[in-house]
Amino acid sequence: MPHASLLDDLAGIVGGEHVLTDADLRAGYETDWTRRYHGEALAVVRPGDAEQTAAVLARCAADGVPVVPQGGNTGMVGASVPRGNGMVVLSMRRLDHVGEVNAAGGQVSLGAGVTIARWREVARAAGLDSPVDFGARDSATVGGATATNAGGSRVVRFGTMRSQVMGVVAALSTGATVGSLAGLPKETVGLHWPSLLAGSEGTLGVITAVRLRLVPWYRQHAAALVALPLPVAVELLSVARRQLPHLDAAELLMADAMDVAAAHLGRTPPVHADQAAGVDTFVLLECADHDDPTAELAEALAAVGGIADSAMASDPAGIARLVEFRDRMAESISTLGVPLKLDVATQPGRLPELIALAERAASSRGCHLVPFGHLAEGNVHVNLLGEPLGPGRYAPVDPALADGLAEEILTGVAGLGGTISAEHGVGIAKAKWLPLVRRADELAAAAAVKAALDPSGILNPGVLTP
Ligand code: FAD
Ligand code: 2HG
Ligand code: ZN
Repeated sequence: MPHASLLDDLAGIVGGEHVLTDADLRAGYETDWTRRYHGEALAVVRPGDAEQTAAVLARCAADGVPVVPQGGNTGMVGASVPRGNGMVVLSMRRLDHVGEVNAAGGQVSLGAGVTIARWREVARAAGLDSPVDFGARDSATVGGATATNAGGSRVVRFGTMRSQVMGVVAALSTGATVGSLAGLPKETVGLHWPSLLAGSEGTLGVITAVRLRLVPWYRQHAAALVALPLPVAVELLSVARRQLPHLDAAELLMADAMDVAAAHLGRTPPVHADQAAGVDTFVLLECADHDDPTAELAEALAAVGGIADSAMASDPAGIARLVEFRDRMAESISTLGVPLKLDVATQPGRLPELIALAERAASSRGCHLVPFGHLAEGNVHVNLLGEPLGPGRYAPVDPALADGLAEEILTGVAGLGGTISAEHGVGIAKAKWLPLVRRADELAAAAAVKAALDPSGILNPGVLTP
């Protein structure tokens, strides 16, 4: 058997039951959530702690065997599963220890395999809250979210994952360990490991633990779902920023996306768009505070002309029914087929241009566009499907068209001063388009950092590399 001595050694490090080589046992680690990316692993290795993680990396490096770090496998850019055959999947889910909440510091240390949902539970048990939330909360891990610099719905208030990481510990492919969980908000001693590793997509080191920020738990909520023309949505965002200090989310669903969510959930939205009249957009605003924010939210809506329809809720069940249309959007689309996903962003004021260029690129190729995202960050999840196969089913975008379609949209977004990757990462999906947003000298500097930290080049090869 190829690599027999490697597999024996890995079993010696993590225990034989945590080196999965049977096809059935590997399967769930080999295909990503989108079903677009798949590869066969040499083995799935499941370390139980930081020391085992470092030892596994050093052993793989000795044989030059590439390693794909994996958390919840909810990533959307093909970076969490093997490419081709012969890679080791390093599953970090067993590192799920939870430290004690430090209430005075507003922090907690968590193993890399702790889920986003568990982070929230731990925070709330201490009367605090976690600042990051998104639809994959029950599977996505804090290690994966740090590695992708995940965003989600609360970025408008608290920033992306990068802003939450007060400390990180990671294993390098050399077997070295870097970083700490001291969690000092003020420490200026040169290179800052959280800054370097957040967004590095498993290419520089494998995160084994993080020290994460906790925030106040605001228990009074109000939400509004409104239908309006897209330029008015941008105006609403400006008003919300001025008038709503407790703004917790400002999310976007274009009308075609709302149709998909409504069909999947089997529910008619309580507000109506009218695309023929230019009312093509839904915005979900959420406020959260220690005092009831309902009146201020209603005042903000009243300050904006051009809102065609709106519904508000302040009770948990009512809010959940509004939020569900947006929160379950990714799941809703995946029932239509396997979309081509382009996670892009520009300044919110340029969203009408971004949506228009995506519509042109899609319609000129006979593709179906389903756009939604995070209004506050000008972040659109451009989801594209191919020809209809029947009610509620679409073929994937024709592979012969996919690259040209992606290129046209990504080039267009870059031309708007935007980015080719807002929150999902570059992965392998968008690596070849990195030069649209990074100069050659910047890419060379990034490659030098990679070579210094991962000299054998085994960590997630192909990811983030044009
Ligand atoms: P994985 O998918 O396992 O891995 C993602 C990347 O991180 C890979 O490059 C992998 O190699 C690397 N990685 C994983 N663990 C480690 C580690 N311990 N050390 C080093 N590298 C590691 N993302 C958003 O930003 N905002 C959203 O709103 C959002 N909503 C989503 C909704 C749904 C329904 C789904 C399925 C996904 C969504 N995502 C969203 C994308 C995804 O959930 C995030 O990117 C998430 O952070 C990935 O975490 P994970 O643990 O699943 O990582
Ligand atoms: C979201 O915001 C996620 O719901 C998923 O980032 C985006 O499925 C997608 O394209
Ligand atoms: Zn998103």
